[in-house]
Amino acid sequence: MNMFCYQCEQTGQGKGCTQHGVCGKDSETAHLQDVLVYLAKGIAQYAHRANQLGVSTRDADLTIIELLFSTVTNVNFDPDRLSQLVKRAVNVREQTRQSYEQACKQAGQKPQTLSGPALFQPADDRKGLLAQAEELSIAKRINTQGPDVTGLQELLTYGLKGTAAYTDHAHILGQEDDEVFAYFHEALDYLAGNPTDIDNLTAACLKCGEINLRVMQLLDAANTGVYGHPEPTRVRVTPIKGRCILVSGHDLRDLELLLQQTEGKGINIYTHGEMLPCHGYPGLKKYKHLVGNYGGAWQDQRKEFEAFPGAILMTTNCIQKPKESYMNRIFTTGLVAWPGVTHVGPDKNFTPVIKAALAAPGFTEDAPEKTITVGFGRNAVLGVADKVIEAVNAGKIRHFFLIGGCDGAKPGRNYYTDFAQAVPDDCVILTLACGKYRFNKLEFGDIGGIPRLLDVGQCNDAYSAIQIALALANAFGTDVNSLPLTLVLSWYEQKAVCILLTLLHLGIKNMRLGPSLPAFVTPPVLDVLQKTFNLRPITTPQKDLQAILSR
Ligand code: SF4
Ligand code: SF3
Repeated sequence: MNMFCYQCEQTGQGKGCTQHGVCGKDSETAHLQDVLVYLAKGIAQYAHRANQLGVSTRDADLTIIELLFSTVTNVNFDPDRLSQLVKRAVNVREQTRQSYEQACKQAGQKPQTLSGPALFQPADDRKGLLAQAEELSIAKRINTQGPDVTGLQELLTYGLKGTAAYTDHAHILGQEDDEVFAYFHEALDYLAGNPTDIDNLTAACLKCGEINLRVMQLLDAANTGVYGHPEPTRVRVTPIKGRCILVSGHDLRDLELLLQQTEGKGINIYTHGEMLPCHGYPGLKKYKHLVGNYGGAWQDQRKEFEAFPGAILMTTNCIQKPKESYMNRIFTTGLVAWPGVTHVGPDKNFTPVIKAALAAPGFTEDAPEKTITVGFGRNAVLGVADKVIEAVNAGKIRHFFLIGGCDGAKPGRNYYTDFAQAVPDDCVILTLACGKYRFNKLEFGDIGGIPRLLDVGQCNDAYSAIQIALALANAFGTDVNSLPLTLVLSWYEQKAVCILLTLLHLGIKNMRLGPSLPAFVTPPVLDVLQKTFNLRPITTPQKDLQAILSR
């Protein structure tokens, strides 16, 4: 049974993954994820109408977020857990339908007769379910309605998936907004109607970018509200002797809980991948056993986790198929899952992780000390805004580059390393997300005390970078497009998609996007993006730098 998925960069500009995902997703998992997205639309059809009648739909709100986040690339590869989610989705849809019908009754209205996902009844057995999933496949829609419309519907779907991921992160730390949930219902209800108008679909994608900006503002408030504003902090990137746990993903709360549960147990905690920026938060760096960062971006994890002599905790994406050598000392929690990997449930009792760390040898000696600096969130950067503005006015800073986004395994991503290294000495590089591992351990020096490489944080901190750009524009009495600033972006998964939609919503122009363009953005759609936003694919570092700096 053929799958069809083209939601991430890894599938390239080709025809999508059809037999087995390059990411490791098998056909069964892909089909179950298609069912989950379909059911999310079904829940939304009722929730949207219930909301319009003034009824709150709490279960639907949170379930839709979880369903969408579970289908993001490199999150959940476990067919059993996904099947459980299918059951939960059907139950929640039925409850939401009842709430809607009840609300109609109270309002003296006749409930609308809905179709499509609202009525979909998943088969009880896996085989039947997979056969149904085949009918829902994106490939079928491409055949019937063409690649442009399908690609735009999917652009919106992937934007929603990314926005759902950030909504989940913000929600975990107590920040949410009913209008955001209502938007999810509205957008998914719109998709459930299989819209085909290209202009409307394009506008809907930009709306998703607008809502994602709000969500990222909530997430910023969540992170800084609970853990304080990140501060420039030196982080050790070489191991020290002792037992150890490596924490990967994006979830700050999971790290905090693990730090609390390991306090005084003689276990050192290391961050991995997108957890690196955690070292800058006052509420996290206060734990003395948060000793450093280990390894690079997610795609190197199989080699690095194998070599890591302790336990590993994955809190969100990006998980890769674990090797047998560390299968018994890797753990998942939250929405991330892999078949056969022990999952720590919502009680966040990390005892199995701690036991695995104590049973492992740990590092037997200190490696020579090496550090890097993180923690240049908006508060830290804007705290030295005067110096930055002075340096720009004095001609000491010629240009800012935001080199940000995801990393990935495919060749061609050395563009970003080469680009960062080729940036002239009188330019400053802002970076965020996991793509920075391509250059964040290189020496960039400073310009009059301002570091030339400023690590703004995770992809989750895109709001911080946007605020820095807006504040600089304000200080220079101009708009972001007139600043000496260029965004050079690398994308991989759907969080990057929603951030890109946010930047387009803000009207940011002249962005460079790579390493390859999304397969779901077809030439006519790309043409619109190029004409409206001058969004262009990366070429070579030399050519792009020359074009940017001679502007
Ligand atoms: Fe292929 Fe990416 Fe989909 Fe995985 S998530 S199946 S690599 S397109
Ligand atoms: Fe990276 Fe997965 Fe996108 Fe958070 S960890 S940026 S790819």
